Parts: sequence; C-alpha cells; structure tokens
Amino acid sequence: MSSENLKLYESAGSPNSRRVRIFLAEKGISIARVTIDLGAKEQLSEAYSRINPRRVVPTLVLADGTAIGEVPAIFLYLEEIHPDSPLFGTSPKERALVTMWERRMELEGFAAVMETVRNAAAGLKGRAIAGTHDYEQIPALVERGRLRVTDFYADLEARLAELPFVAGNEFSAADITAIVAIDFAGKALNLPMPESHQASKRWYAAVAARPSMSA
Ligand SMILES: N[C@@H](CCC(=O)N[C@@H](CS)C(=O)NCC(=O)O)C(=O)O
Repeated sequence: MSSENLKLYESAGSPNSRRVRIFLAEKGISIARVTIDLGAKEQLSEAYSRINPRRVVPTLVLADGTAIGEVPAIFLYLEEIHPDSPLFGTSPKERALVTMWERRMELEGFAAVMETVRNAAAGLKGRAIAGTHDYEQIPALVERGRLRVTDFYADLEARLAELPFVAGNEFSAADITAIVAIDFAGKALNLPMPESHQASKRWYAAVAARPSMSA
C-alpha cells in the first residue's frame, strides 16, 4: 500500500528512524523517504531545521506540510490512518496497555541505551543530548547507563517469562521499541542481552524473524 502524500526524513543508522521503518513495514505502507546524513551533521542545517526545529530524525511530513516529530507521535498518526495490522491493539484497554509498555520500553530501555552511547561516543562530544541545545558529555553517566541497560534486560526477562510479547499476547509497537533498543545496545555498547535470559531469547528469535526487521 502506498501513502503517496507522506514523506519520512530519516537516517539509515538512526535507531529512532529504524523504529518507524519497522512500523511502516509491519503495516505494509510504503512512503517517500529522504535521507538526512547525520555523519555530515545535516540535521543541524538551516534547511532541515525549518522542517524539524528540534534538529533530530525521524520527521514525518504530511501532504499539507505539517511536520510530525517524536516517534510515538509518528506511530500514533500511522496507526490512525492505517488501522489494519494493528500495532496498538484493538480496544481502548489494549491501546492503553500497548502505549504504557511502549513508553516503558522507550524510557527504561531505549533512553538508557541512548544516554550511555551519547555520553561515551567521541563523535558526540558537545552533543550529549540530541535536540535543540548543545550539552557536554558527563562520563559518569556511562557507568550508570550500563547499569540501567542491565536492569532493563532483567525487567524485560521477568515480563517475557509471563507473556509472549512485551504488551501481552500480540506483537505490538512495544516490541518494536524494545528490539531496536536491544540491537543498538549490542552494536554500540557491546552490551548484548544476556545469554541466560531464556524468555527474552525466545521472544527475540520470534520478533527478529519478522520480515519487517530488516527495514
Ligand atoms: N525523542 C526523539 C528522539 C530523536 C533522536 O534523538 N534522533 C537522533 C537519531 S536516533 C538524532 O536525530 N540525532 C541527531 C543528533 O544527535 O544531533 C524521537 O522520538 O524522535
């Protein structure tokens, strides 16, 4: 299915962009994509700042020029316009629960990974927090961040020992945010999910096998 009037500004190596690419692939929606080269700091350019003043990717731009930033807001819009293959459940209760778990995956997993990476990477000196303002790195946050990621893995294991997917019995947006955080922790922090986490391994194998994951 093609949504000809939408345009996604994104970057191949950006985990937040990957969350949206997977979401689109799960829905079977194809839209125009514009690459923003983070390595060349294109996100900080005048031209891109006019599209997204927060100077981050991804940004979804609608036919009337409205720019939607922040991954959960992009998820919400795409879910509303393409309700088939639901990724936020099918009832008010499920919608609230998926929203709760997706937010927890973002705050406890994704944000912990990002905080650790951004306070450690040499290339992010002076840009420890993505967004409008420049902040210096705080090295002590790296150690704490690794502890946060480890705690996230433990909490996820406890959850997945109870249920097949993060938000319950069905694959959802919460699984997308969780697996993108985990993949990035393995790649950028060399902090993979522990081998001993059997329930998480079972979940990971099932989720990673979905065709959308290569998006
Ligand atoms: N909360 C934002 C976070 C976006 C974000 O941090 N994007 C990163 C790439 S994953 C970025 O654009 N970084 C640019 C920079 O660090 O200057 C969202 O949900 O979209």
